[in-house]
Amino acid sequence: MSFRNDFVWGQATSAYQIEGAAFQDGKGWDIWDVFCKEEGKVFEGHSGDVACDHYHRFREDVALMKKMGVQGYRFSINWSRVFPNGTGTVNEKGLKFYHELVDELCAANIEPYITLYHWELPYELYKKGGWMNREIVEWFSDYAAFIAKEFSDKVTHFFTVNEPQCFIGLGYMTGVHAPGLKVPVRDTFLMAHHVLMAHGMAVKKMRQTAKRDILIGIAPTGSMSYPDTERPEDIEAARMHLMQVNPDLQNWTWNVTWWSDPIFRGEYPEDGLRLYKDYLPTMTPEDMKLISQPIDFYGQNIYNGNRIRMGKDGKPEVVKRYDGFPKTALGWPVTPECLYWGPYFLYERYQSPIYITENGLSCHDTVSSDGKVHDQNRIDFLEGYLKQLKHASEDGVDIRGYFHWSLMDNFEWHSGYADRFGMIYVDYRTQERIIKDSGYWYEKVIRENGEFL
Ligand code: GCO
Repeated sequence: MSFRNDFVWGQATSAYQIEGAAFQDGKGWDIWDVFCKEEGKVFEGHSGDVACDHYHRFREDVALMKKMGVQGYRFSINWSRVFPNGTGTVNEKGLKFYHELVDELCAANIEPYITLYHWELPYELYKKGGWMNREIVEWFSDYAAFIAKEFSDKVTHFFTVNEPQCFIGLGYMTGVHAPGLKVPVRDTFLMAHHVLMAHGMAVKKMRQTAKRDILIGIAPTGSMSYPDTERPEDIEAARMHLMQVNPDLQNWTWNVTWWSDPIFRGEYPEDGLRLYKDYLPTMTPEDMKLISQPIDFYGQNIYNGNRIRMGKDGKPEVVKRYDGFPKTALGWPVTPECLYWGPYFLYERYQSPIYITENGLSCHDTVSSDGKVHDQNRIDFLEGYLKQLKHASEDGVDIRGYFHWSLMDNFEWHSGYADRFGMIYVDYRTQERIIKDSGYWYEKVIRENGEFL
């Protein structure tokens, strides 16, 4: 089997990055609204105030997806658009927007995949301590349960949180993302524990409120590790490298197991418990039980990885990249092997069906004199990566779908609009959309279920 017959070919976005209408129709402020107003935080003072104006143009965007043959669309709900205060009163206008979007998708035969938290923390909850406050377990799960009740008759797949590695690491350790803080390491472990408990409680309550059986997962990220050669010792070195926690305390969030072992195995990884012991909050068996609620699939945002070989000392070592190693416009290395070995090792450890919930690149895309956007770099990148994913599927890794990041150029967090990740080009002056060459190429991939790769 190459790709499964029911494989889902999708596109991904997130609310703050595309919607705009940041202060319209009763939406509450979220931490990105606040962060973008701080001087010097975002490239050239950009913000998501207008973004791709998707809030007003979603019908056009769904039509473009349909034209590309897209089968699934992963988007996020901005918590503060539905609950301006994070809890309490529902903003009916905000809710209506998501209903209309979902209806439009269903009418176009595109399956909606909802992410509940793609970093849009309501500012009102931030003021109460946000992820530091144990009550967020209730705040988040109540919101999640509400969404499940509202949408479960039309939507089957839900993700709780997106990339906790990023929103804790970049939001509270380096401070380059909202809310832009550098807090004590101890606080970050407490927040991380709350994130995982909030996830678990959400899973529990969503299953109770949903009108029919829904499927729930999570979408973490990480740099993957792949072996230098196929010798067993290098494969083992890559496995060890991927599944060890990060010994660098200031960067500890960048690892797989601290986030995923509690969910799938009901315990934090032993190496982390040892290394981080002086910084950990109280973590009870009841907490671990809550966190390890059974989930239905494992989302993975995978962009790149490191080549690893077994060192002479029996420890994994990173192989230096050769001079002139290919990289994306953002400077990220191009490492297609990560879409074979990443899913391979993750499936081996957690035995959960996998969706690639994000993968893609930024390119220096421009409109050519013929009015088109010739992003051959993107096609080359995706071809290489998808071939590897196909091999993984052929070798028995249970891969259910692939969501390209991103449907369209959008607000790339602290880089503002400087980086273009889309298969659709957006002219921010006019909001004109142009399907790039890669979009037409992807249409063929989808039509043939990746057979030609
Ligand atoms: C994410 C991402 C996206 C980014 C993409 C490119 O989940 O990290 O959240 O929002 O835009 O990864 O950096």
